[in-house]
Amino acid sequence: MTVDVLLGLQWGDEGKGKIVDVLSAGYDLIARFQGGPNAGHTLEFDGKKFVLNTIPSGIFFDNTLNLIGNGVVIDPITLKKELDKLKDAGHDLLAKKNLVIAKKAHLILPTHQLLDAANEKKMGDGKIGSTLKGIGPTYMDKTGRNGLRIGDITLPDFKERYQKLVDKHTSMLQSLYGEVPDFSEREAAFFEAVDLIKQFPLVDSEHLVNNYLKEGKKVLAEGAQGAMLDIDFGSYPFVTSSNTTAAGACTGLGIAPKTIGDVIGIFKAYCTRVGGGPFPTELSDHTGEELRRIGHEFGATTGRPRRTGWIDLPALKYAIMLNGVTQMVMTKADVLSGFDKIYACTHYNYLGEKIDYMPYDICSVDAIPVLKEIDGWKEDITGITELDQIPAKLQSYIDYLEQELGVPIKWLSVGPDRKQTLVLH
Ligand code: 2SA
Ligand code: GDP
Ligand code: MG
Repeated sequence: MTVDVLLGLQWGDEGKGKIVDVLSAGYDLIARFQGGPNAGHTLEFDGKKFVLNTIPSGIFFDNTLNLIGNGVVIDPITLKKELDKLKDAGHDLLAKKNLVIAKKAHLILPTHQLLDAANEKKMGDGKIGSTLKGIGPTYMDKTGRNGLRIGDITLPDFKERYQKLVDKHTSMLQSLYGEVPDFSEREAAFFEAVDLIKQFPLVDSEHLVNNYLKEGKKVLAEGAQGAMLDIDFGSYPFVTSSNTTAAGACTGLGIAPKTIGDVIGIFKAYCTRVGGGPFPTELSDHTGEELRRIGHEFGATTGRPRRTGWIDLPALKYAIMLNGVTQMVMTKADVLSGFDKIYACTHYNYLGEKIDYMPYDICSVDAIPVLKEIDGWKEDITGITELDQIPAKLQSYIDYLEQELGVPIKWLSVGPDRKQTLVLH
């Protein structure tokens, strides 16, 4: 068997949580492979809405196991909050036994978050616009070989190991920023949350995933953020600190490249970005505000307003190439209903030349979008269930995108609910 990968093709928030939930019933294992509590994956069904940060989006299906993979960074406090909220809503994952956590996943400490905030403050206007969840400093400690891992929480000397890393962080904070804010309350919450995490199966996830494959079981790897936020290929330095692309599923779960099956790329019918950095098709006008208002474009984790703009084909083509996308999902087409005209960026004007790729120095030189005008559709599509109800002009937009991008759009999402999903092919 192979591992299918579902990931975002833009700057995140494409609707990954919703679509993983839609597909989960067909999989035995859903595995998050990177990122951490910076992610906010929203799911809606039966009139209920859930936002998951660290927990994979397959937890609402009894026969699907969920794995937080080794490539993920875990903030115990956030994870406990997620677990508590789910329990209050009648989904006790400890009792359901449908969540396991990789021993090799790294731990976010309260001091990682202080470092994240201090770094951002120091950068002033040039800040990344991080979610302040401690993601960058935690991955820095991972690659700097200082990090603590989930498996460490069961060691007798965990507290000493914790203190050693905290001492390093506090001396960094002290010398760089002249002060160390009080974090005693968060520290107490951290250890309380660690006690809860110890009750979950802590696994060698690379063996678990590979054994699932040997047994012929179906695995879906769930990405977080989006391809344009990839640490290597995104709009660096305005990126997150992990590989959000398909390659990240191999290192983030311990699977070989040859085990990757379908790569399901998900994109919005328009485009959003939250945080700093280049966004060639950004609309800083009334239309942009309308997209934000109608699409409820606010961060699922931080509540920050998301920047909005038209679909960016050069960026999408780049993401499709990097990931080897075999199938696509288009979400939020319903948000465009009623726009007289919509636009797609086909090229950029870059230093007087027309180019159709993301230039290296996109952070310092403007790539001005060349836009193609497309007729919009008037119909409300949030209630459609059959393919023949798709408005002709939306169908033309889908056909145009498939032709431009060279990959089939297999699913069309027309609203946030699980049921508002059509299979096109
Ligand atoms: P970080 O926190 O170090 O990973 O931030 C670095 C950049 O990555 C962006 N980033 C995101 N972009 C979109 N969605 C994300 N998740 C949340 C959501 C965001 C929120 O679902 O809405 O609530 O604000 C996410 N996580 C990280 C981030 O904005 C920086 O540009
Ligand atoms: P993720 O990080 O990729 O899982 O996406 P987020 O949950 O951060 O943001 C996507 C938002 O759009 C959530 O509020 C979803 O409930 C919502 N959503 C997903 N698909 C659709 C859709 O097709 N139409 C509309 N209107 N909303 C959608
Ligand atoms: Mg999100």
